[in-house]
Amino acid sequence: MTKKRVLSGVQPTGNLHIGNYLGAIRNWVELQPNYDNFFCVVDLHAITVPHNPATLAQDTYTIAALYLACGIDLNYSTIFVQSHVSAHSELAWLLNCVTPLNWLERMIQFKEKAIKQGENVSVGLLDYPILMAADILLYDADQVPVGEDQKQHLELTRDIAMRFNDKFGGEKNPIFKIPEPLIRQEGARIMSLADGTKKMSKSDPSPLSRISLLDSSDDIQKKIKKCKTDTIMGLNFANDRPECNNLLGLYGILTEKTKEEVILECSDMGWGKFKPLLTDAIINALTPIQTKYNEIMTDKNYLDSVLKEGKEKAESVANITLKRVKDALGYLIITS
Ligand code: ATP
Ligand code: LTN
Repeated sequence: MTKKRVLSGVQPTGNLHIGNYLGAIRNWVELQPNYDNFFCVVDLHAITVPHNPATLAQDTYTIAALYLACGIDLNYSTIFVQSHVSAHSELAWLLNCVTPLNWLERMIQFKEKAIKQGENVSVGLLDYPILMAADILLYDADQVPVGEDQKQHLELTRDIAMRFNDKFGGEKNPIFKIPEPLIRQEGARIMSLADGTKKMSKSDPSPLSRISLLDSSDDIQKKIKKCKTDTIMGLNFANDRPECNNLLGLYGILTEKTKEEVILECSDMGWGKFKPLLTDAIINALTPIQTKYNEIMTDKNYLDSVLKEGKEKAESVANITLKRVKDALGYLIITS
């Protein structure tokens, strides 16, 4: 039986943080033996907000190396860079022309990010979810493992695919496979260390708001020491204690303990006793990833060869879908 297909991606907009790891990449690693996987560094998405050309290429290497360091295994998975496969941009254009504008104007991420850009919001930021739909639909992905914040984009992708199938395919001859989001409840929304009501994000201006996968032990200790807490006695999971929920939740995931076990262990503690435990749990989880990352980054030739092979494999799948779409839209295609 052929394996079902998984596709997902992360933007090279800075170092990955534990939210990206727990919400997305850790799940990719767990799923990979059972699927045919494509993991993409989505560098075209990275320029939808102002970016630094001097660091984009290096950031792209970093994300690819972190995929490998976190446990993505090339026996099961293909790693590639979005801009290396031109079918992504091409399909995005074709989808642009069949998607109503008001579908995009409803996107929460667009509204949130647009506010931060003021007058300078690019058309690309509005178009971001169409490019994401192209990423997914090109590979006939069955499952798309992402964090909670991407749920709306996945729903849009499904709507675009269904509309396209209705208009240009028909029931017996669908052009696109309809993908499913795969959002694991645990770790799907890790919150900022500076504000337990905001999601941890790469683009938050304060590095103190997040733990990056490449932070030193000293940095981790400092960040946890300084992170926001509350003044209520004892520790527990409670709706009105966002920081406490987040930090206990993180501890539980990293030490593989259930909520009940965490409560049993920590409910009588104060922050002074809990914070060093959490610090150790984070350091223990990140040290093996960092060791592997440093090893991989010393061999750029190896990384280049991984990405070159990834590009070829990705292209061979993506170009078949693109041809199917162009045929359905009625384009003149001449065979050489
Ligand atoms: P940016 O701030 O640049 O938008 P980001 O931190 O939101 O970046 P992305 O590259 O947009 O990260 O997301 C990569 C993956 O990580 C996605 O699957 C996303 O859902 C997931 N993710 C991002 N932030 C979190 C978080 N705080 N908790 C859990 N998952 C997250
Ligand atoms: N928008 C996603 C990144 C992304 C993605 C994708 C995720 C771009 N293309 C395709 C899954 C599948 C985000 O995490 N911000």
